[in-house]
This record gives sequence, structure tokens and C-alpha cells, in this order.
Amino acid sequence: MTTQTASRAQQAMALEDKYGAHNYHPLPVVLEKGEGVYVWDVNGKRYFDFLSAYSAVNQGHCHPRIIAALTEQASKLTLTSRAFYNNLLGDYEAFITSFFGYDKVLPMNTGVEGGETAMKLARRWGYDKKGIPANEAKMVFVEGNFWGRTLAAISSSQDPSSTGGFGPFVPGYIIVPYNDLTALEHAFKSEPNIAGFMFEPIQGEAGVVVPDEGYLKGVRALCTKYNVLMIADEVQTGLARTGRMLACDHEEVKPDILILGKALSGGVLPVSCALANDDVMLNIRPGEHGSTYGGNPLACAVAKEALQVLKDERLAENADVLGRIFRSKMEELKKEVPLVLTVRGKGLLNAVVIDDSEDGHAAWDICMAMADNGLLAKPTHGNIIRFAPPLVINEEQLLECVEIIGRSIRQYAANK
Ligand code: IF1
Repeated sequence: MTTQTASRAQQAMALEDKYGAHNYHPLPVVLEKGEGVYVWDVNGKRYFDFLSAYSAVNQGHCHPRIIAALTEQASKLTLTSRAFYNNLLGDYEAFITSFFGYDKVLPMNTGVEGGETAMKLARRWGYDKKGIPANEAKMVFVEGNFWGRTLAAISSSQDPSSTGGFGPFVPGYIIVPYNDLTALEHAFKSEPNIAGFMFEPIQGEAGVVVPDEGYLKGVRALCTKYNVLMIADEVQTGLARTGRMLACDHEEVKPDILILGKALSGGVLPVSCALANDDVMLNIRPGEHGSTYGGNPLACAVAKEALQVLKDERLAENADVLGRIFRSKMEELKKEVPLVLTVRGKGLLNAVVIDDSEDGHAAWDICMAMADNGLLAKPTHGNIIRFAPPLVINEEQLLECVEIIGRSIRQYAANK
């Protein structure tokens, strides 16, 4: 690293420290370019991106087709607000509702806005269709959930780093254990005013927690039996990440409300949505929900192309095949290195649990070693390292990354 590039990196970090809120603790890497599975820092060093901006870059950084859609539309019309129609929204709505098989879509921007929208749709359906008494609607969430940083979202969290110092919280929430159909049925039986059950088909932030085979089907059956809306938060698991277009597709279940975000734009700009059929969607009437940027023509152009790329490049199939190879290689590593406790995941959403009993910083230090060796990943909940590359990665690149991961863990083990 020359003094000039070192100062560029240090200057960038110093500026953030001085002028930015301290609401993150990033790895000390300053990125300035991305293409496909690669990112480059200000020193020109290339890395494999194994975080994919938390599954927002499934199509790879700066996918040429998505960037072309962005730049073409950006010079025509970017935002009208919903005070008027625009020429792209209806076409995009027809496209995405057909793509996922729902009557209608409510377009928003961030993933958490998608969750808030789903919750308002569920509550309104509860009052207008299920007959829940006014202001008595309950929502069921699971332990270990993460659906964003708004007050409604953190109100369902048990994580002190999400909730501490932000109370009071949104009322009407019931929390049940994840992957526990008995507990879920007990909640449904004991509370008649439940409007919806919102959950992740695989828990991302919790550390890639994969439920037992049959859990999704069981949730679907219980929601139907007790007239509770099944709300799948696929902001992170959706859009080919787990080896199927949606994680719910692994058990062929169809949620009543589907929440999408992140890779819906291929990592180009915030685009999210809630999809539902008319009996749920049409209870919200004009002027009762929305957002300045929701459904803007730039987002419509980008999201339509981002979805088409997933299909045309068969990214779900690629994620399924390469994910199996990745987990088998990590299992081999586990046999050789005691530090590796658990390997889990589906498709290219995987995690490795590190034994941090001797050193609480083990996962962080391993991530620093991987960064030195040209691969970026970040721990969650201290000792869990998530491995989620863009879904455009090929087998040769994946095997190169397996080598980097193994070498880095061995280096850490040898030096600790
Ligand atoms: C950050 C975590 C992941 C999500 C699910 C909704 C949202 C998210 C399943 C909200 C967002 C992001 C938030 C981001 C880091 C990342 C994350 F570590 F914070 F928890 F992925 F695991 N549903 N997850 O995972 O979407 O409003 O952020 O667009 O830095 O907070 P958003």
C-alpha cells in the first residue's frame, strides 16, 4: 500500500468517523468499484464479495443489463410521485404479479417498508374481513426475527442491540419460538384476534437458521386452519438466493403476503414490495398508504430487468448446485479444523459457526484474515460467519473462495 492510497483509505474512514453517525462497525476496507462477484478497494485490491450487501446483489455488482435499464430510464423520467400515473408502473405491476402469481403488488422502497406494508395490510384485513374488533389485532412473530430498524420492526425483536433505548414499543405482538409448529398452533388457538404471522423461511440475521423440513408446509396449514395471514419475509431469502426463486418454493407453499426487497433491484437502488391477492390488498383504499418513491418509473425499469436477469441466467439453479458444493467443502474443512463447529444453509445463503470459546473475536479475526486473502465476509451475532456471494459466481471461482476460506481459518488457528 503506497502512502497515497493508504491516505485515501484512512481519509475516507476518518471522514465517516467525523461526519457520519456511528451506527455501524464496518470492516476497515474502503471499496470503490464492483463488477460481478468482485469488488475493489481504493488501493486497487480485488476481493470476492461473499456478503453481496446482505443478498441485495444476487445478480452481481453493476450487472450490465440492470445498469443499462437504469441509465436509459434515468435520462427520461425518474420520479413523478403517485399523484399522477406514469408509463412504466402498470407494466411493472403486471409483470411482477404474473412472475410470482398474485393479483396485486404494493410497491415500496426498503425492505422494512415492505414489512410495515405487510403488517398494515394484515391488520386492515383482520378488521375488514376477519372481524377483529377495532385496535385489537395481534401479529405473531418468531424469536430471532429481523425485519429492519423501524419502531414497528424492533418491537418484535428480542435483541437488546436492536431494542435497547428505543422504547416504548408497538403493542399487539405475540412472539413464539421459530421452527416450532406446536407453539405456533398454541398461539393461534389461544388468541382469536390474530391477523397475521410474519416470519423468514430461513432466518438470515439470526445466522442462517434453516427450519426443519415440513415447517413451511406446517405454517401454511395452521394459517389456513386458523384464518391467519401467512406473511413470508423473503427480503433476504427470496430472488434465487436459497436455490429456488423463493425459499417458500422449497416446500411449494404460497404465503398470503409475500415481501420482497434487496435484490429486487439487483443492488442498484432501494426497491421493495408486498404482493397479495385482492381479498387482502383491496382493503387499503386510496390515500391510506404509500410513499413518495414507491413505484417510481426508475425503480420499475430497474426491478423488471433485475427479475428477468434472475430467470434468464438461471441464478436459482446455479445457487442450488454451487451451494451444495460449498457446504460439502465446508463440511470437509470442519472435519479437519475443530474451530469450525457447524455448517448450514440453503443455496448460496450459508453460514459457518466458529468456536469462539477461547477468543471472542475469532470470527472477526478470521474475516480480517480472509480480507487480507481477498475475500470479504462479516460475522453476525459474534461467532457466525455468513457466506453469501453473488449468485453469478461460477464453480471455478467458488472453489478458489473455498481455498481462501480454508487457508484463512488455518492461518488464524496457527497464529492464535
Ligand atoms: C442493516 C442485518 C441482514 C432483512 C429481512 C427485512 C429487512 C432485512 C429478512 C429490512 C434487512 C439488512 C439490514 C442491514 C443489514 C442486513 C441484515 F444484519 F441487519 F440483519 F441481512 F441480516 N427483512 N437486512 O434481512 O430491509 O429495510 O434494510 O432494506 O445494515 O441494517 P431494509
